[in-house]
Amino acid sequence: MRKAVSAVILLSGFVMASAPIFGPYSWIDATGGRIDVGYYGAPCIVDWNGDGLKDLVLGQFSYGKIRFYANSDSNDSPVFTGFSYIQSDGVDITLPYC
Ligand SMILES: [Ca+2]
Repeated sequence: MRKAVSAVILLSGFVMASAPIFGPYSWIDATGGRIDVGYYGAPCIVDWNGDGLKDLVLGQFSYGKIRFYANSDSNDSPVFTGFSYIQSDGVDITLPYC
């Protein structure tokens, strides 16, 4: 009986675990224009520069480069202006692409 109760509790916890809820998509703008990397963009929201604001790090298929858009406003209402490519030792980092 104890195992059955545990199983029910575990199962109900599994079912009650909140699944992500996604709203409609929206485009991300930077400097008044839509960010467009062509195709196969790989976005990541992270505080890249350590200022407490979540930035946009965006991998692009073209040349395998990685863009960095600094957030200049707030985490609730991020504003992205221009971007720079993430570098190592002064050279743009590139990832293999096909
Ligand atoms: Ca930041």
